[in-house]
Formats: sequence, C-alpha cells, structure tokens
Amino acid sequence: MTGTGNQIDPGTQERIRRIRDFLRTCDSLTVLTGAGVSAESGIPTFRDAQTGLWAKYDPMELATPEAFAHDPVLVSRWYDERRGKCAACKPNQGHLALARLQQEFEASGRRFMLITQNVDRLHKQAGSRNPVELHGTFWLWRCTSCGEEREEREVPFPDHPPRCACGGIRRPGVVWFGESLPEAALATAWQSAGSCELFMSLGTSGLVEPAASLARVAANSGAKTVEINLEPTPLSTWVDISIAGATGELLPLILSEP
Ligand code: BJW
Ligand code: ZN
Repeated sequence: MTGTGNQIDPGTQERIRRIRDFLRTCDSLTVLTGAGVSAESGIPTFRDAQTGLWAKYDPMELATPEAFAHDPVLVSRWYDERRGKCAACKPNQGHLALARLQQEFEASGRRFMLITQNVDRLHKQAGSRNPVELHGTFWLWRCTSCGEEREEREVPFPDHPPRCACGGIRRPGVVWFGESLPEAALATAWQSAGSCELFMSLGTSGLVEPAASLARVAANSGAKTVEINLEPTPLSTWVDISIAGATGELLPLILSEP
C-alpha cells in the first residue's frame, strides 16, 4: 500500500521499479481508466454511496434506458447534479501524469492510447489527446426524437429534461446498461488492447463489460499487464503487476526519476 503518501513498503517499491522498466522498454502502451482515476478530483466513483437526495437511489438502476423512460425528470436531474459537481472539479495528479506520459511516448515515436470509461472529460482537461470515450460523456446531450447531439455546458439546466428545438427531449450522451458502446470507440479499444506491448488498468473495478475484458484481450495477445487500484479486483490475481494504492499518488511517483 502507498498509505497516505508517507511510507512506501519495499514490495510496492519493487513493483514501481518493474513498472518503470516496462515503461522504458515497451514500444506501445494502452491505458484503460475508470472512476477511481477521477475520485481524487472529488468525483464520486460509480459505486460510492450516493449522498443527500440521491441516497435512496442505486446508480446501477438510474444508469439505464428503463429508468429514463420511466422517469426522465429524475434521471436528468441526477446527471445535472453530477455535471455541476464536475464543473467545480479539476484534473488531479493522476490525470496530469497520464497526459505527460502520452507526450513522452509520442515524442519518442512510440504508440500510446488512452481508453476511458469516465464520462467527465477530465482527461481532456488535463491535456490528454484523443482519449477513447467508451461510455460517452455527460457534456453531450442527444435528442431522443431527431438524434441531434450537442455540447451542453450550462449547469444547472433550467428545465428537466432539456428539450431540443424540434420539441423532443434530450438524454445524456452516455452509455447505459444494456446499450451498445459506440462502435468505432469499441473497435479502436479492442484493436489497441490486442496490439500493445503494455496494458495498464487504472482505477476501475473490472466488473463492467465489455471494458473489463480489454485487459484479457491484451494479455492473450502477449502484452504485459499492470493494475493500480485501491482495492483488489478480478484482475488482481492474474495481471503481471498489481499495486494497491491511489492513482493520483502512484502515477506521478512511477513517472518521477528513480
Ligand atoms: C481507486 C481510487 C483511487 C477508487 N485510485 N483506484 C458479460 C457478462 C455479464 C454482463 C454483461 C456482459 N456483457 C455486457 C453485460 C451487461 C453490462 C455489464 O457489464 N454488467 C455488469 C454489471 C455485470 N454491460 C453493458 O450493458 C454494456 N453494454 C453492452 O455490453 O452492450 C451489449 C450487451 C448488452 C446487454 C447484454 C449483453 C451485451 C454497457 C455498459 C455501460 C456502463 N455504463 C456506466 C454508466 C455511464 C454513465 C454514467 O456515469 O452515469 O459506466 S455504468 C458505470 O460503470 C460507468 C462506469 O464507466 C462503469 C465502470 O465503472 P468503474 O470505472 O470501474 O468504476 P467503479 O465505481 O465501479 O469502480 C471504481 C474503482 O476505483 C474501484 O475498484 C475502487 O477501488 C477504485 N478506486 N478510488 C485507484 N484514488
Ligand atoms: Zn430534436
């Protein structure tokens, strides 16, 4: 464990040293991030207890097409509140370290791909270029009648759910349970996982498919695999290196000079 940024135990130090070796010697890196990477920016993870008005709702049930069909006002309010929280947050040291890593890889002619399940766009804000957004983003809203999609930066919305000029209601441009992921994003992610030399899974529970399978795709194609998470996940027992700790602490440490 990294603890709270104080003492690093010898086991973790050795794992950090091995990850640095992987990073130095690989020609292509694919990184998958999840809600844990944004947690240190103050954005609750998907499985964190909900607070206030939302305490009685299960996020797994709100993030469904059925919930939106049943109560569009409720679901729209939930996303609006999350957008409001996000607007007040900044990228953390983990986001910034990943943007720097991309620069270093690309400057040395090596392939780097960032795949995120997060809908908050904090990677882009930190300077990451072209992250693949597997689950979309709550900054885009799409009309359920005419399909027009546009960026909605205004928070909070004056009315719920927001309406399109055509009169239709808009929904967040995210991927809900039971919905297909954007085809191009998924194809890019699959191809990148299956052709990289190093795959890193960061701050994700490894439970939600198909993103959860990307690490296996990489390993089955011969990539080295690394995981960083506060808690053990289904990946922890089989990846090459698993470190328990916070990405906002560990990523800058890994990228710092030994
Ligand atoms: C830290 C940290 C710190 C904290 N540092 N770490 C195969 C088998 C079984 C089921 C399925 C299957 N294939 C498809 C399914 C169904 C379903 C699914 O996976 N269900 C599972 C729950 C079992 N998948 C789908 O429906 C997907 N669609 C699909 O596959 O279409 C085809 C199909 C449909 C139906 C049947 C079969 C095929 C769509 C999935 C869409 C997920 N959407 C959401 C909501 C997005 C919008 C929103 O945000 O509201 O995406 S759900 C939610 O989970 C969100 C996240 O992106 C996603 C992943 O969560 P993530 O990032 O892992 O976060 P958490 O909160 O779960 O975990 C945080 C982690 O961070 C924890 O581990 C902490 O320890 C750690 N952490 N702080 C490091 N500082
Ligand atoms: Zn419309």
